[in-house]
Amino acid sequence: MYDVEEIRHHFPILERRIGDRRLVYLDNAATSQKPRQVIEALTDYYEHHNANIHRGVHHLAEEATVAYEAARRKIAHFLDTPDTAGLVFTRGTTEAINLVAYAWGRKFLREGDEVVITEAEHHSNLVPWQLAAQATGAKLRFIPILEDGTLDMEEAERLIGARTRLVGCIHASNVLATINPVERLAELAHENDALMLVDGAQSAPHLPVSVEALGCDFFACSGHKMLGPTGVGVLWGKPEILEEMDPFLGGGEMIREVHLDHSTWNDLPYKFEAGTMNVAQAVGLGAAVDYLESLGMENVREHERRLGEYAYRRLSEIEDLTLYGPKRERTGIVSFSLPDVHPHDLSQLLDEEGIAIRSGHHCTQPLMRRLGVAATARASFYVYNTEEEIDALASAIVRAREFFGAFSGAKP
Ligand code: 7TS
Repeated sequence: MYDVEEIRHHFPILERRIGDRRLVYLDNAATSQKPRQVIEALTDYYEHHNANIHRGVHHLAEEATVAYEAARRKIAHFLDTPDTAGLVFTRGTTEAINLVAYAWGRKFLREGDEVVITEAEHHSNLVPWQLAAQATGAKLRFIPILEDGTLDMEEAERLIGARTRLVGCIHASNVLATINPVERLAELAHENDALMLVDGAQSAPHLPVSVEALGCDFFACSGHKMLGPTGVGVLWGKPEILEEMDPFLGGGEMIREVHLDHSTWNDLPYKFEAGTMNVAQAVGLGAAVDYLESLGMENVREHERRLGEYAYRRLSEIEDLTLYGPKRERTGIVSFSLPDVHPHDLSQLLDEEGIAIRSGHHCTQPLMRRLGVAATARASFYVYNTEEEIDALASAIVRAREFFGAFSGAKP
């Protein structure tokens, strides 16, 4: 049984008040809150086990290494892969994609090659490819989105072809709440001997994910969006592909032998883990994954599907409000705007009621241009959110609409 009230008790921050209001935290797509289980895993690590990993023979070094490697196994299990060799810890999704764009892109892309991504990418799956294209002479191609926010798959079939070397796509959109058919894109990529990279920043926290079932070659996600600490995320890659890539960062731990004039590389995944890693954070992410698995990702998805549909319905009842993205098959995100009200002003007003949402371009400026707006407001839900919180959001938007209507002299 999914008991949201019991879940809420695990999150100390949800007891906070903002002024005289109870916190209503609806900015989970930016970062999630952390359960006591994760906070305690961090404290326990620092109080009892802290040491540098993979290099000491003393007791603590051994314990820290075991905890770090146990976290890697938990995350591999969570992403449904036996390949811990392919599971590289990074700072998050952004670093994971940059790793691929540098270590694979700089080595294998050539003039005339193409990287196919979508119009709806977060900047972190666009800018690294722009840089790789500039460095190699490769070109970027973009799968357009249709009016309802889903991908134009007919155009995708035309764009992905003999010149394509890599297809990159968000699994779920941080603005439109769409879930993209990345399995189909992976098939198209592989039919053309190209690789498939999935940006899972907005899927791994919210849906059951199997990198094997997706059929992708790379999968990236961020710990802080899935109940874990900041500063840690993962890149999963097929080991045989990671093996062929150049290192990303050079330094300690990623080497096997160092000579004055050359070096050789450590085994996977250590070849991509240069320097002292965010060990405590990785352990904390392991605890976050344990927590999510104890809830069951199917249950998490079902809870958020319900909240997403409820929010879409409640907000679509508000006069003049524009909602973005498809009507069905959504994640727990709603992006919206009111005519003549800047989303920042709207979120400021909501903040006065203790309701935390995000406004802005959400690091998707090309998508904003495609939607014909400079910014949107966005509410995003997670395991601890409730229908009452969505009611509070809807009432606050209605009051904001009246406030701004009166302010501009227009009929509210
Ligand atoms: N990809 C997607 C789809 C995202 O939503 C984000 C962060 C990232 C990549 C980057 O993740 P990071 O952990 O490396 O920063 N998205 C958001 C957001 O929507 N609001 O704040 C951050």
